Amino acid sequence: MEIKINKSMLALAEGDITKESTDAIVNAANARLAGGGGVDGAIHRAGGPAIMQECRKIGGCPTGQAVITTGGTLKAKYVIHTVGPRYQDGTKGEALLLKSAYLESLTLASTKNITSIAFPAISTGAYGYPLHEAARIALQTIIEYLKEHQDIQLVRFVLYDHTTYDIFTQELKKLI
Ligand code: AR6
Repeated sequence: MEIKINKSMLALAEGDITKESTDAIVNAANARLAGGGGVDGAIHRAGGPAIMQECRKIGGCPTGQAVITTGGTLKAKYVIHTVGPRYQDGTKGEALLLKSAYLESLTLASTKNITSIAFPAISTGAYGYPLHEAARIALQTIIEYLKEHQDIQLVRFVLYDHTTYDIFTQELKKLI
């Protein structure tokens, strides 16, 4: 599914984000930038050791913030590492932190003249964020950003499994 927002495109796809050829792909990292499982593990495996070397130099990233490295051997030129919240019970600021993770990633992309960017479903794996709510926050944040900024031409959500893709599609339909 894809929709146009001003001159930009917002697209949903099912797949493996490490194969994306957008200028940047976003990693759902942890605050130590230490690597891990899920999409983080996949990106470091596919992109090679240069990405981890840069992460070590940067040293860490607070929850809700974002940092950038090169893409190593990935097709994407950059990896934006952001840290989503661990979902506890929904009353610990999770929604604002998740929104911030998307917004800080987009803002960082804009400052680097990145015009196309791919996101995974941040916080919805190991960090346990309920999928419908996470999808709604993710999509609302991106739509709001694309309405106000012209520089990013393409935002693609690359969703790893069919259930996640379906839920993002349902939530996007509610928002348009
Ligand atoms: N491409 C796209 N999406 C993927 C891929 C892939 N190759 N692999 C997994 N996903 P998670 P989190 C999906 O757990 O919840 C790590 O250990 C996955 O199915 O990767 O933010 C970090 O180091 C799910 O829908 O990230 C942190 O410690 C989504 O990506 C912690 O996990 C996010 O799942 C971060 O947890």
